[in-house]
Amino acid sequence: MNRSDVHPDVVATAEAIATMDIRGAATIADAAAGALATQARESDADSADELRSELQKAARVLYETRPTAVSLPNALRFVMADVSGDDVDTLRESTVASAESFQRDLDQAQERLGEVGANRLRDGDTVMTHCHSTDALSCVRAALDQGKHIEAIVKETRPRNQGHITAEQLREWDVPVTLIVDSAARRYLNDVDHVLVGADSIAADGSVINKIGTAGLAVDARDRGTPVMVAAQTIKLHPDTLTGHTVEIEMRDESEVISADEREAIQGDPAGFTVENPAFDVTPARYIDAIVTERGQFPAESVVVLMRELFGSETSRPWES
Ligand code: RI2
Repeated sequence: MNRSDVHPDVVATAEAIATMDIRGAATIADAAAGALATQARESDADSADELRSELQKAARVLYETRPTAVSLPNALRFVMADVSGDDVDTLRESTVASAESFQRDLDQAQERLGEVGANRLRDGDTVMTHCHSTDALSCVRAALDQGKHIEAIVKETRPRNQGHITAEQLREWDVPVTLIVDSAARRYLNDVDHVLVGADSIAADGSVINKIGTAGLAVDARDRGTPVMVAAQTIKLHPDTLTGHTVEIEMRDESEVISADEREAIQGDPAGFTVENPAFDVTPARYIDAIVTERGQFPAESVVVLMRELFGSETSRPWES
């Protein structure tokens, strides 16, 4: 594909998503919508057809960054679905308006979801978190706004330690935080009232695709009798799974797990082993007590009904010509 028609800011956004400078499913969706607006606003296309082709190329560059979080293709779908215009200026304005309206809806959905999730949290509860999810944190924020005292046990979340971002945010809100290594989670599950995580994608069978380590945590939580709550806006519902597709799990670079120097320092044959770095795993619906969305709380197994209502059976692919 010729990337020269794609605005440099769109390319920069795509690169920031790929390197995870922009990360977190909702944040990625917001950035992708903003990038489409930039493409429309800054384009010097002479005709609506030319601008349409540029938008499609921009959508493709964004789409090809990370494969697992469905909020990215869903953002491209939602923004492009409301775009129309026979002349270039009308098309430009309609794209910018659609992207801005999508971004507003995203913010409102997260706030509403937070209020729903906060109703599950009681005054004095302790939550255990995994990774960094703005949807999960919005539930804590809303509970604090309701005057509840909440404490948190925060898993560091190897290999990229996004748990540190969660700890920082919670401390800004004066929430008492205990940071633990991932492998200590089971030891602390008896001390917490909820496991609270986000989602990158939710499949039609109610399984939740989230940061690697979520599935093991959920199984341990079930063993300990600790409820698992998933906070996820409906933009995390993966419509392709309605027709039998599976969700691709992103494999990331080994350098996130081991540096070249560390590999070299291993005695024996440092080139003689492989490193695998899957970014996500799949938690089956039976380990999840509730999925909290801006449309209310759902048992994981029933999320398919919501998915059909919101997406129908046909989904667009605006990044394809
Ligand atoms: P929000 C993150 O993925 C985590 O897996 C997190 O649970 C999920 O996105 C949802 O984040 P990554 O981008 O949309 O760190 O709730 O790989 O912010």
